Amino acid sequence: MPFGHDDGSVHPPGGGPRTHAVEVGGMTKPELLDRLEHAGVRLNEAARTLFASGRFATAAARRRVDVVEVSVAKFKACSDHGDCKRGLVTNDWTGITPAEHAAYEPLCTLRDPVGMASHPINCVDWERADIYCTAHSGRLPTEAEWELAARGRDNRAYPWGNDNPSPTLLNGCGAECTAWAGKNAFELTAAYDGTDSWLGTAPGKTFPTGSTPEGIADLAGNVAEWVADSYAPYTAAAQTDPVVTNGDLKVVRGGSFITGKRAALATTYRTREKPTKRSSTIGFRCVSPPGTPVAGR
Ligand SMILES: [Ca+2]
Repeated sequence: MPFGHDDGSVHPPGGGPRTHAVEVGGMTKPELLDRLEHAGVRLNEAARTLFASGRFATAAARRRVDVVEVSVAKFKACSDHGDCKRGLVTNDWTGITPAEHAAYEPLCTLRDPVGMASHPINCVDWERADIYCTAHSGRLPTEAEWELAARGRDNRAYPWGNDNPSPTLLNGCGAECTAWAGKNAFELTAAYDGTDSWLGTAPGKTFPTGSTPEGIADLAGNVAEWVADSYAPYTAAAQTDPVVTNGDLKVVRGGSFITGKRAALATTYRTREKPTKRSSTIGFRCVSPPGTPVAGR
């Protein structure tokens, strides 16, 4: 499995050690809050109304998280121009099996740079993602910036709100995905009944109803995303604009087209991976400097 380090943690500011495994999928906000408290996550009154009051207070004001994941066309243009490393069309992670290579390799989008030009680039390690964003006068979003973009100041369970994941809201693991997994002798669970019609990646913004109210697309599903931070357990105290730079693992956010657990599609969910990992389920987006036209990304 590409994701081997799910910790399922949740982290309202001031919430104490945030290592509780809490199933948050399919809950309304009040249900979610009750569940968090039941699990021992402390919530103060401010957190009940605005989780972002401490940890993510000012992150979004400084930089804007891009509305789409970086596409095959954009990435290829950067590498063709010599400003980025060449993309790759293979998967690599610790312990990857021949069967996983065979199943996931065809899903590397750079294999079809014309037909999949508007799909997110994937099969990229953290360094390639970092170089791309820097080459465009931007950078990878911090974990806090990513989460604020997805969760919003209204504390959404999912990027689109609090409705359960469905095949009209995202490219996650539907019937198309479980059928593919079965053929490859994997076990994957579906996030919803029915098919979302996309095995592997979908073009950016294919599911506009699943965007955030601010219009940021594909934060749940499609490809999961590298962020800037190294992985560290959350601090007990709320922080403003935290960035973790020390550590051997990088944080990945957002779930992907193989994600079936609703909790793993939630805006609070985080995984950690070796930065050298390349997976067809992982891509990235950047944050742009103020004034950068979206069309320029
Ligand atoms: Ca799908």
